[in-house]
Order: sequence, then structure tokens, then C-alpha cells
Amino acid sequence: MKQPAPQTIHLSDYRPFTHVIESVHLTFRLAPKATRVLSRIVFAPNPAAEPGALFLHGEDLTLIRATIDGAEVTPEITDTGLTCAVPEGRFTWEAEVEISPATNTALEGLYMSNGMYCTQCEAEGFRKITYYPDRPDVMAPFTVRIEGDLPVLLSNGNPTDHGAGWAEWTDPWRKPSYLFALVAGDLVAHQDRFTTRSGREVALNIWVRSGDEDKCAFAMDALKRSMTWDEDVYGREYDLDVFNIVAVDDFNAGAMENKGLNVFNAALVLASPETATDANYERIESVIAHEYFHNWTGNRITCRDWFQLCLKEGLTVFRDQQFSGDMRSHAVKRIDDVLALRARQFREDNGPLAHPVRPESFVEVNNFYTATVYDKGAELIGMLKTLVGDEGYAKALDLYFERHDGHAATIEDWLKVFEDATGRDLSQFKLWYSQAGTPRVSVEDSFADGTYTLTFSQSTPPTPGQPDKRPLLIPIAVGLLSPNGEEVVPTRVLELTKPRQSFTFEGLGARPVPSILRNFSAPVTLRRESSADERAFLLTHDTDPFNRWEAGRSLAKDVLVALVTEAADPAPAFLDGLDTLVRDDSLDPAFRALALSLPGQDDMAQTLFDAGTTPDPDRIHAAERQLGRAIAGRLGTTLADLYDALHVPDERYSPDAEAAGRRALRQTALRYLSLIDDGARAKGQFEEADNMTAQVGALTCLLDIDQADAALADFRHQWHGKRLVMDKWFGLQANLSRPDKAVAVTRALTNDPDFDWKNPNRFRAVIGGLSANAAGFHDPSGAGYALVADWLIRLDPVNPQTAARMTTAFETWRRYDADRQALIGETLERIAATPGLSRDTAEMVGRILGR
Ligand code: B3K
Ligand code: ZN
Repeated sequence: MKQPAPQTIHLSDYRPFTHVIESVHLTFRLAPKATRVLSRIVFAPNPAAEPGALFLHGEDLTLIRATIDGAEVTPEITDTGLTCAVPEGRFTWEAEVEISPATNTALEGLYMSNGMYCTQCEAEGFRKITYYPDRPDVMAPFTVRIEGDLPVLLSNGNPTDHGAGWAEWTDPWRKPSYLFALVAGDLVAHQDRFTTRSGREVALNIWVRSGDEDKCAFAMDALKRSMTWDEDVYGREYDLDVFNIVAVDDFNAGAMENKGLNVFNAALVLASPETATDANYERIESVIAHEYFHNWTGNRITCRDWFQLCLKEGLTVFRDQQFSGDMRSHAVKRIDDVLALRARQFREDNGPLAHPVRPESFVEVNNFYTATVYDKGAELIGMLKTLVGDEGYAKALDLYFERHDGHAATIEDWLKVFEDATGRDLSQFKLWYSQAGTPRVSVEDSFADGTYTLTFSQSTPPTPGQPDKRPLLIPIAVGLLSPNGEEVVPTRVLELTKPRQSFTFEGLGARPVPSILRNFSAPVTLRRESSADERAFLLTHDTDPFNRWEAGRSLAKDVLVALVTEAADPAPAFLDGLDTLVRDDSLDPAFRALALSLPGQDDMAQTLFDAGTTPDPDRIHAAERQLGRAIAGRLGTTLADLYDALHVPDERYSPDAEAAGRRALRQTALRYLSLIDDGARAKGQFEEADNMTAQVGALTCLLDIDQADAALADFRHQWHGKRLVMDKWFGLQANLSRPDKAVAVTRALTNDPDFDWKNPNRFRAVIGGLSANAAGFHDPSGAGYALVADWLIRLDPVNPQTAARMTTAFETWRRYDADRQALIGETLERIAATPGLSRDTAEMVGRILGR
């Protein structure tokens, strides 16, 4: 069937569905190229909707037969679904369709991955399984029978019956079709149990391919901690007798929260000390938690339509961030989250793909699973909590669960519970959901007669379709320090509501040093003229760990900007401050590692661009190197001492936060030291490494200094055939190779017999790796652009979702010089002109081009 014609869907067009569904029975007769799906659905008129004919979504389906109340019907079928005249009252629809999971390379709907059947239905994949009202506001209880000659047959809910070659599952909780899942395969389970606080016994299983069962213990532990945490912190219990997680090799996203049957990208489940890094462990913990938390925020309360996606995603990201903070360190977690927000969401918000947290229109909804919806969405929850306080937040959440359980809700419903629970008027706050762009907040201060005044101005730059912006309600957490470093005014939240507004602090003995936007209390760009001395003071004295780190980061940025624009030497004061901080053993090693790491090249490009300088990726790369060497030179002894002292001989690897923090600081030290010791330590560490964190750490340093050939060969020899580990081998080379050879290295990787490009993890490792190698990707010849475009064009017909997502490599193009812009413009036009381009990629490229 041909591609459905691209059509723009608008939030304002929402209409309730004509019918409600009382029950759904599905039977799957599995066969790789000819799976039969039989559906029996009981419909009744929706009293809240206009009556009408029945429209059911359906794509790439072969309809074998359809009946209504047992009588054959001949619906009118198009590329996007079918329409059928139906009786006025309640009726039973039955249909049989045929689909081909084995040839479904888009990994949406029912597909096969290494001999196993699995599904991905969010957002609109269920329509590739059978005819159905595939929209989140249509909720129904499902019973599923699976027939197939594979030993493990899974679906949502509880197992209710089984026999030779078949199994039946019943999900008592009404759910939308996007939460449907089916898995069938030759799998083994890592099993455990959990007893909820009201005494429900839950069987927990992580299903993997044989040979991987020894890599599930950490994910299982993370799951049990998540279940306990949601009971303790949000009062939310699990609600089925089983909770299944399945690891899949071919998966477009990270994981999926299907009711009772979470499907995970294998990379986000499987971990052993030998094969996974500390960063992998941390990510597994947070994604396991995220998907589990969706059981309440997403599944029990779902979204009315896809424009409300942030209702479940922003809230669930916020919840997983709280959980990780509780499990690890809140200060370090906040810094990591802000780093990610700035790297991905600010980048998006400052470019042609900027869109509101609740978008108002889309062509392909899968293009809106973005950093803005997820991460800025989570920031909005954090701001609400700051504004109403912890108690207000708890009351509002209790009311949310009480009022909307079992329903498909909207952002209006969400804000209303806060208004009702706390009495606050949130109409101005609501603008955060509809207005795109990162607000700029600038601050001036003055001091007279013991009164200190902070004057804030806010403005939000124009974004596509939104030329004019209104002032937002911005919570700004502020504390004041006395000149000798004591906190004279503890953290207070100022509520900025106007374009320009002053706040005063009285009764001060001397002009204080302000610490503004503590804990990054709002997702804004703060501008304040302040001396390097003042920031060095905050780096040493601020009681807010985030702002302490931020002061150091801002100093580092100034130094890098000076290196790029004036070829100045790094300021000795900056290096001295860094040395003092890094040697302070009272500070968490993970925090010291963050304080010691430099802003990334993409961050610097945006910083320069914002300051009116056209960023040159080569110069930024060179400046980073120069500063790295200067740090290594000035802090050499400190770093070498740390590198030695942080090594605990014969220590058994443990992924806990404390041990991971020590390793992070040691790795940061090694990265600098490698710039001046010719890789001697890194080579030694690579030889001796007995865990993947140490091995990848050493390889990273050797790639940095272009001395990795031997290590790469050894690594490949050791890990050949281990998919997830080899993804690292591919990704690191594309990402870290020297700018002048990154494109050639990446091209060679794409010619490697192990470059299984239809596997999204492998494709992302290589093509995504080059896209994130700023100076390599932006090679002045345009060869980086061409290589990425060639592969996106090749992937697009096979897997449009992943291809479309990776077009974001080009989203920053307007920052660069005219030559690079011309090259990228031509590249984007070439992609856009590709015959048969998917609507996913066409929409993305069109938006990046500004159409
Ligand atoms: N809800 C899924 C994302 C599905 C992606 C669809 N293109 C994972 C998550 O956010 O938990
Ligand atoms: Zn999610």
C-alpha cells in the first residue's frame, strides 16, 4: 500500500470518538510472513460524541473478512483505515487481517527481531496490527490469545490460561491501544518476586535470550527499588499479578511502558561489570524506573490525545529524576540533568525545530518525542513543585490520581488539580506549555543603605510560528552570601511575572554576592555581568551545589571563548581555583568530576553564537585541546595523585553511586593526563582493565590522542560478536576520532562487515557518533554532511522513525558560516528531494529548512 498522504493534525481539531469499547478479544496466529489477527470488539455509542459511521485506523493490513453482529460487511478501505456503516446501538465487530512481521523493518506494530516476535505500538503502531480506533482516549479491557510454536508467549495483564502452543492473557485494566504488547520467542526469565504494601504478590520476570540471563540482576534490583519508591513517595502500588520486562535487540526507542509487559532495548536492561559501564548502569536504573512509573503516570492515567504527551512524559521524567536523586546524589543528578537539558533541549529550542512542550500541530507524532516534551516537560513539573511547595505538590498529586484514575486526561486537567489543591491561579504558568523557546533572563543589582535590589528582565526569542512572546511566571531561587562567604539570606524563591521586575532584600550590613537561579529553578538562560572574581568566590563559597558548579562552568566558558576569539592563555586564577576544588576531599568525587569537565563543543558553539560570534568547530576543538593541556599542565601533580589514590587494588566492581563517582573522577583525571603523558597511563589501564568502565575509559583517552589502534584491535578481538559491547567500539571511534579523520573513519566503519545498519543501536552508534563529533561532522569539505545524509536516505525507507530522528544532526545549521550553511542547505535539499521520502523524515527536513 502506498504512503498515506501527509496531513497536519491540530490540537484544536480534537473530537471524541463516536463509540466506546466495552471489550476487546484478539487472537494471534503467528507466522513470520503471514500472521493472522482475529479481533472481536464490542462497541457502543459514545454518549459524549456525535453519532456517526465507524472509522477504524488500519495501515498495511490485508483484510480477510469483517462482520458486524455475525453478518459480513464490506467496509470502505483507504490507506489510513476503514469506514463502515454500523447499527445505532451496541454491536460486535469481528475482523480477520493478515500481516507480515518478518518484513516489518520499521519496528513499529508487530515485528521480528532475531527470531522473536515483539511489538511497539506507541504512538500509532497498533493500526498496523488490526483495524482499531488507534487513539489514546479510547480505552478498553483486552483479552489476548496467542498461538505459535515458540516456548514463551506474552501479552499484557495476567496469564489466564495456556496449553500446548497457545497462551491467553487478560488485562483487567482499561487501556488505550498504544499500550498493547505481544512478545513470543525462545526466551529465558530472570525471576524474582515483590510483595506490595497491601500484600499483593507480584511475580517479576526479565525475559532475555539464553546466554544473557546473567546480565539481569541489576535491572531487577532497580525494578524492585522503583516499586518500593513509588509506594513510599507517591503512594502508588503495582496492580497486576505479574510484571514482565523483555529485552529486544532491535528497538527504535529506549523502552516502552506497555501495561504489565515493558519492552526494552537490550542496551537498557543487560549489564555485567565486564560489559557495561557505570553510565550504562545509571541509565538502566533510571529507564527501568521511568517505565515502571508510567504504570500510574501514563497507563492508569493516560493522555486524551498525543498533544498531551508531556502529561505523561514530563511527569514521568520528573519522577525518574527524583528517584535517581534519592538513589544517588541530588546535587550530581541535578547537574547531569541540566547538562542534558542544555545539550539537547536548549539546542532544540534555539533552532528551527523549536516547539512548545504541548505542540499545537504535527504531521507525524513520532517526531514529537523530543527533549522539549520530555525534559522541558519535566522542568515544568519541577517549577510547579517549587511554586506550590512540597506539601502542595503532594496534595495535588493525590488529587490527580483520585480524580483522573482510569481516564485520558489533558494539561488543563493537570493544572486544575494544582489549582484546586492549592488555591493558586496558574493561568500565567500555563503559558510554559504553549510558548516555545528558551526565555532569556537578565539581572542587574544595586546596593544602598543596607538594601540590596535585584532587577530582572525577561524575554523569549521568536520561534517558528511564534514571533511574539508573553512574559512567563518564572520561579527564581536566590540566596545571598556575605563578602566573607557566609550565607546571609538563605534560598528564597522570587516569582518573576513581568517583563521587568525588582526584588529587594533589606537590613544587610554589606553588599552581598548573589547566588541566582539556585538548583536551576527554571529552564532559562541567565545573563548577568559579573566579574571572574565573583564567580570564583561562588565556586568556593556557594552553599548551593548546583550554582557552585555553575560558577565554575561559566568561568570555563569564558576561558574557552577567550581562547577561541583572542587566542589568549587560560587565566591562571581559573586554573588555581580548579586545583583547589579538585583537591578538596570533603567534596563528593562525582561532583569534582563534573566540576573538572569542560563544556562540550556543541555547547561552546551555541555560547559563541549567542554572543554574536560565528562558531568555528575546528577552533573550538583546538581551544578545548589547548585548555585541556593547560589544565593537565597546571594540575598535573594533583591529577596524577588523584589517579593513583582513587585506585583501589583488587576492588570488586560495584555499580553503586559512591564507587562510580570515584571512578568518574579518576577517569576525568586520566583524560587530562593522557594529553601530557603520551597515553602511558591509559595504555596501562587498558591492559589491566577488568571492567568495562575502565576499558572504555582508557579507550576514550587513547582515541582522544589518536593512539588507539592497538587497543581498538584488542577490544574487537575480545568482544567480537557481543552486540552491545561492539556498539561501543563502533560509536567511540565515530565520536572521538580526530576531526580531520573522523569522516574517513566513519566511512570505513560503515563498510565493516559488522555494520548491521538495520539495527538501530548500531546505526545510531556510527552515524549518530559522527553527528556528535562536532568538528568531524562539520568538516569544511562537507564530507561529514554528505556521509550522514547518504545513510539517512538509505535508512529512511527501511526505518523512517529512526532516520527522521537523526536528521536533528542538522538542526543547528543556522549557527555556522555561509560556506557551511550552503553545504548543509544543499544536503537537506537533497534529502528532501529523495523520491518516496517518508512523511517522518519529510516533516523533519522541511522544518529544519524552515518551511
Ligand atoms: N513511551 C515510550 C516512547 C515511545 C516512542 C514512540 N516513538 C517510552 C517512554 O517514554 O517511556
Ligand atoms: Zn516515558
